[in-house]
Amino acid sequence: MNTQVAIIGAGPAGLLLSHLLHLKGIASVVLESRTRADIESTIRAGVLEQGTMDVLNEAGVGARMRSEGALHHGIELAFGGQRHRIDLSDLTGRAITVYAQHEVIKDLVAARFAADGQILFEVNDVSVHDVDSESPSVRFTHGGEPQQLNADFVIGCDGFHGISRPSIPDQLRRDYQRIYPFGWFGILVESDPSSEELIYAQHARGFALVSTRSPKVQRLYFQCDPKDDVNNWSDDRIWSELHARLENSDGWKLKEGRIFQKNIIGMRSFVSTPMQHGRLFLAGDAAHIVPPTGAKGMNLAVADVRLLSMALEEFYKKGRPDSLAAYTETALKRVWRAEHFSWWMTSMFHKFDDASPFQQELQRAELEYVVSSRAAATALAENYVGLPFA
Ligand code: RFL
Ligand code: PHB
Repeated sequence: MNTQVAIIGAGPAGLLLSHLLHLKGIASVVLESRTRADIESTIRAGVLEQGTMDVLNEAGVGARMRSEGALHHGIELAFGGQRHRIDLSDLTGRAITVYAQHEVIKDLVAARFAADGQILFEVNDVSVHDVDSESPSVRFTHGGEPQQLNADFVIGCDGFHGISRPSIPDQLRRDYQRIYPFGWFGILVESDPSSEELIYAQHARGFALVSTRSPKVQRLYFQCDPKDDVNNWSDDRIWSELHARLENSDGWKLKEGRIFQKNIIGMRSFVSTPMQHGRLFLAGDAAHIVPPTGAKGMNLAVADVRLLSMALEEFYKKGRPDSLAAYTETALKRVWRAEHFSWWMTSMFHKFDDASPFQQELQRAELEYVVSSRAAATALAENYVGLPFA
């Protein structure tokens, strides 16, 4: 099999890249290890930056996002028994949309198939070859048969646990990492929304987040031990923990409902550089991870493939490899800004078991500053809605 661009992974990065390339007349094949049903139902991100919405709209895959997603002009920060609103639109002129990642995936898969795009699901034993030559390839098995995909470029969009990043020799790579001593317990609940906007809560018992998925399905999280087991948490125990962390002196009440999914996720910050080795390029979680507190992961994946699609277009249409050569440097500027923001939000809202009373007071002072200074609130808001693309 031959194509121009071989893409490993059908997450937001791989699928969007394939579609953006198609719109520029560049052919690609996407190789995915899971089934279509699996990628279309895995619950992950929910917050889309304004720039991400713009990219999806310009790519012609934004119709359902516009009609079913919820545009949010602010977020609430809760601490010390009170809620404080950060007016994103007033501070930045921009907004966010809450629209589930797996819905974005469904829209992208539908768009790829409508345009006769090639996505091979349930591939196994994927390996990358000859990326330091001009004719790299990807080998894999599909339906039990060994296959080879020859391409001009291979793009690793296969997430944090994929094979692309480890295909770059260790001695050429530098990894930066921080693993946090806590995780998030996430639930999906059948109920009306408790709040019109997301609530990020700092509490002596730990962080909690009120998010949403639709008018009838809500997404809630609370900080937990990353090694805990969901089976240790009865519905009653979950509700009493959430009530304890979220309820304020202003009478706001969390709405309960039927919990139909529970999961625990670990939290890390991670950057691997370079994001290119020869004709292999990495995008999205394959190259970097942020803790979810800043809601940046999927948005960074979109920013990476936007850059890559423009650089590949320049290469194919003008014969210029400069933007491809600058990919690592250009992408990492945005990545490190988002790494800092995500780390900062995580540090400001979570309970650190080893925090001294001095550090706890600093955390409180920082929260108070963010909600009382327009300059500080703007710094949070402009990062949250997403800085403009370079
Ligand atoms: P993905 O989504 O992990 O997709 C990688 C795909 O590659 C496949 N794959 C392989 N395919 C072939 N061969 C192999 N060897 C393969 N190995 C893996 C996988 O099956 C998969 O389909 O990476 P991508 O595209 O880079 O996208 C990244 C985002 O998924 C991720 O950053 C976000 O979900 C992070 N995130 C959030 N991001 C936001 O922008 N806003 C949010 O509100 C937000 N909330 C979250 C989040 C992530 C969370 N979890 C579960 C970690 C909330 C949570 C709880
Ligand atoms: C979500 O709705 O899943 C979500 C929202 C905000 C975050 C992280 C996750 O910061």
